[in-house]
Amino acid sequence: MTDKNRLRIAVQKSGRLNEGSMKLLKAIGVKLSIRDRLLIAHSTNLPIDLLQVRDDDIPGLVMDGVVDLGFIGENELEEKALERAAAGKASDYDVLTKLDFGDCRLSIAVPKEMSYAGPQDLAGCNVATTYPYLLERFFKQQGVNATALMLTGSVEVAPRAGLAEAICDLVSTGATLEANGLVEVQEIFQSKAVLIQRKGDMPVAKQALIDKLMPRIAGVMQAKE
Ligand code: PRT
Ligand code: ZN
Repeated sequence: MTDKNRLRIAVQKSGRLNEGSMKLLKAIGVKLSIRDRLLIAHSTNLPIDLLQVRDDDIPGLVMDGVVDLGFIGENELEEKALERAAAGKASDYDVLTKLDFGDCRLSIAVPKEMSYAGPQDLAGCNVATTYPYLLERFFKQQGVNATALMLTGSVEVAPRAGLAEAICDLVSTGATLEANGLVEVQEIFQSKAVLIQRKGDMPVAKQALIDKLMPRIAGVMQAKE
């Protein structure tokens, strides 16, 4: 059961943003009774419901006003906003705060034997990526005529498999690129996890709860500095 008077927060169910989001909620005093297989968890001490979903679904849930808040990577948020814009859909939201986890960059990488002096060297190439809208925006800004080839997984093996000349993927340590004989040549987007809020009217009690939680988040992040 869900109750519209309870604050609905979307978090990634499992993956790189799950731990940081759950730790932060715990640190600001949100107690949760999590039952693993369920999509929804209820807080036992505050009027909060947690929706545990794939990160890809979080921007849309916030932008369509289905949840009040969401923890999401800026890369996914911007990609979904561009995708929705292309489909003529609005994508309103407010960023409440940047968070201190989920740091990465979206970069173009090429096989180490390929020479790369600049974006123009990608002209006529297929570049495999899970972020076609961000990559196409980069191509457009640079005036490069290249193709963003959408792959939902195993992007880093696309050049070896003969599917693409280059890739555009998230990088944090660089170990994955290195292990696949690829070199990072061009950063196109920097990303962190952020907490976002839906636009539109918010019941007074819910907004008061958000206003109570935000300083706690700031305090927890400051204490770690
Ligand atoms: O199942 P679900 O759809 O929810 O999860 P997912 O598989 O789509 O996402 P997940 O958990 O991998 O990543 C969630 C978010 O974490 C991303 O959208 C980013 O905002 C953030 N993040 C931070 C990263 C990375 N760092 C990262 N390194 N997401 C993915 N990676 C991957 C990258 O794609 C590559 O495969 O890690 C590999 C590279 O890492 P290094 O350390 O070898 O460079
Ligand atoms: Zn995902």
